[in-house]
Amino acid sequence: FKSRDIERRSLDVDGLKRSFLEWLVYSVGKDARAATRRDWFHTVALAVRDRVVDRWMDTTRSYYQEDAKRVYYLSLEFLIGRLLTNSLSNLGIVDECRQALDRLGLSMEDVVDAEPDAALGNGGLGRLAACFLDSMASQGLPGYGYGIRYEFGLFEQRFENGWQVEYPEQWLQFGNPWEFARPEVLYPVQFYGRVEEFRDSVGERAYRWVDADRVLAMAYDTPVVGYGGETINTLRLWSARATRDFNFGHFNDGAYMKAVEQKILSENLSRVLYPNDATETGKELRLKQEYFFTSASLQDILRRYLQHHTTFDNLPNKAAIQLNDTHPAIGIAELMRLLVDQHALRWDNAWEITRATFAYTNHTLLPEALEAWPVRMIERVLPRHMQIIYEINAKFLNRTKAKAAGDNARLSRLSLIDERGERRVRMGNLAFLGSHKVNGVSALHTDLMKQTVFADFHEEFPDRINNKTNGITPRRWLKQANPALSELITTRIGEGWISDLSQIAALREKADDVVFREEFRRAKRKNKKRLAAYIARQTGEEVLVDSIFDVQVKRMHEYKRQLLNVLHTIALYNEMRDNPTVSWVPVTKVFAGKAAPSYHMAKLIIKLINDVAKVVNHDPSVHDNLKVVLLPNYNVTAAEIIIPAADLSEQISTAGMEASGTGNMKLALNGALTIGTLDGANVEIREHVGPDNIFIFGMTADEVNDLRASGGFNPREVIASNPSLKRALDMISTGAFSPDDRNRYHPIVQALTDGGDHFLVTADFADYCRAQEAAMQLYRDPEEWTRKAILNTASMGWFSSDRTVNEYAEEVWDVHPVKPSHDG
Ligand code: 26V
Repeated sequence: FKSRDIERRSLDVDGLKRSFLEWLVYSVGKDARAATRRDWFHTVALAVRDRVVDRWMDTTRSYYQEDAKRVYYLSLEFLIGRLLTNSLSNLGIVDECRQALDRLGLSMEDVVDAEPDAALGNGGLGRLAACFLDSMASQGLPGYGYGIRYEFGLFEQRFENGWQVEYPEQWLQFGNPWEFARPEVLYPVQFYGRVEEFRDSVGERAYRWVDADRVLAMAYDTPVVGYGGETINTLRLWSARATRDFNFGHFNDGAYMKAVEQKILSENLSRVLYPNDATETGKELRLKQEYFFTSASLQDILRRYLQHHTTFDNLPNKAAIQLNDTHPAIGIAELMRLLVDQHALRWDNAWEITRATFAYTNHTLLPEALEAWPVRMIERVLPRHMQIIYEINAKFLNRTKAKAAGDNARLSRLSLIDERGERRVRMGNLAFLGSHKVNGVSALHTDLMKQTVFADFHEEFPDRINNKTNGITPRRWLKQANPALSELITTRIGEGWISDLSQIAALREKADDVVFREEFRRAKRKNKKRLAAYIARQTGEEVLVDSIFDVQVKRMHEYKRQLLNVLHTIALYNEMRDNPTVSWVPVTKVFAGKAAPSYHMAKLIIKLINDVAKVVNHDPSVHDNLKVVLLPNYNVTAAEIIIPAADLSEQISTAGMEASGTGNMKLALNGALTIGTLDGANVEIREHVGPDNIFIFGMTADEVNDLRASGGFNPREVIASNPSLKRALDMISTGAFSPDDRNRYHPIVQALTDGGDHFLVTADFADYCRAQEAAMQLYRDPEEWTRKAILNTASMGWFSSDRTVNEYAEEVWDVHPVKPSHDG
């Protein structure tokens, strides 16, 4: 037993190899000759997991023994990606694992490639949650992630005839070696039913929720390996299970099939991730998902708290609950219900505890993305919560009324209930009121929160709004994704940057060193070759490694303005055709991103990019100086290949609309120069890298605001005065890219002209082209380009999610690192 015990922990090549063979045979049940790549992936993952378990238990025990204050990050999304390289890298055994596989005649890349990409998120918000988990564990912070174990993650995107088609993403099809099922960690979650009023033991009015349907939430735990493997935190994801009533019930013929049906229906709760779709807003199943995971998480948090405490007075000193957007905001009403109805606390006491425990992060100002659930729906699905929300609202508005007599417009804006049209609960207002801190995700976004959606609340609670500019983990986004550059950096400044990215500033002085510049270029070139091979595999297109890799990778949305980039692409194409003798800087336009399934305009933009690519890529008159590729199924795994290879990073949203962006940070850290608007965190990136090392263009958020306030502008005039824009738009509208359906792009042309060009694509076009021109000119001077690229990498230290998480820990959560004791 003992030798086996040591074997399971051994981190050297021999020990790993022996573990692999043992796992392959005894757990995966395969012979080495019959094993597939997937079998080997499961084998290696299980063996690596062994190396984590002891330290994981040590970490959990240390938190328990110290009764440390924990932070609970409640998020409907965790966009994790693959975990094998991440675990190996954070444990410091990548090379050992590679060698062990080598000795078995296997390639590490093949094994790594067999892991499915865990896409339990849509984009920035979900990936931020995953970066925060890495940062909390890497800094020894007692942080737990809570979310849903979706059976189907974000849909898989394929292009059929250039159009996006969605397929189910079955990441669990072959099992998930990282997770531990916890069938004993099971909480009931209720829906529907009604509320009964009664008198409690001291004759006070009290309420109970009765006749409700019940679903069980079952826990699955995934260890979150911190850098160095000292701290291993927990990501707990809930899966819906039917109650045992089904298993033990007595059925007559008809009822049996009905009961099975009911079981399947109730387990649909954790079936699928919603794809950020406007048509899905107001869907009952989504509300039920939100309540399901929030309720289970709160029950779990209170159970853990009650292991050490008998009253709730200390809850805010032992638990900080961070709401990742409003998706878990119903938790505010739920904690009130648990404290008041189940634990018999007085309302005011419960409210004080609730507010001191919760904090809320806002991630968007887009009105269509602000959650507002119909009152009628909440009344039906969560009747007690609707009462509690009314009560919170009444107490708040009464207090406010007393101060601000008569300003009814203001009161109706502050209300938790939107009374215009169908009555709705404003989840942002609920989250604000029920939290002691509310934050935005970049300096600009936080300012705009104060001026727009939360202006009245900010006046009422001037100390509540604070900024926490987003960050990214340097472990995944530099060390793992870009080994060529990471190794170069480490040879020059040591490896301290991996856990303290501010140290990367030491590279700044290397920007003037020709030898370093040469090596920096070599690393970039290696990554570009890797991407070129990936592009060829995915699209069949051959691209020039020495062209500018001009990259726009993110969800497809009109505000992100992929269209602006497409229009520039067409204009550049025309210029190249008109001037074939000019020596052009070759450009490869790389796009990737998913459109929400019912977002027709975004899907039409995808088709346009594919149509433009078809024309441009097969036109011999541009001599391969321009290529356009749209890579399918953008996800974390694809990002890890694309981002290290980028020269130019497109961050071109309409100013004021991108809350922060985090892809902008990943690209700059990997030595891409940004072409971007003064939006989101671009503003702060410019401050850090310096205005000479970034291409800024376009209107500012204030200018956009003023323009809109003054009734907009006339895009027709702008188009008429810009021949290259006019020509590009005419080509789109007359079918130059869609000879098979000349009217196909009518909706796009319409939106940019008579539609008023809401996202100001035409308004920013000329300045965008000027900035693009400046980038192309700079690229002709490889030494200067590289100097600026190095300065970008060297200036991104502040954008580590370690810094972000530390700011939350100190200013919002009041949690502190705990050093786990590993001697049992
Ligand atoms: C949601 C929806 C839902 C309905 C239809 C349209 C729509 C559009 C956008 C969204 C996104 C909501 C929240 C979100 O993902 N925000 C992103 O959060 C990132 C992390 O803070 C930030 O970097 C991005 O700028 C921000 O868009």
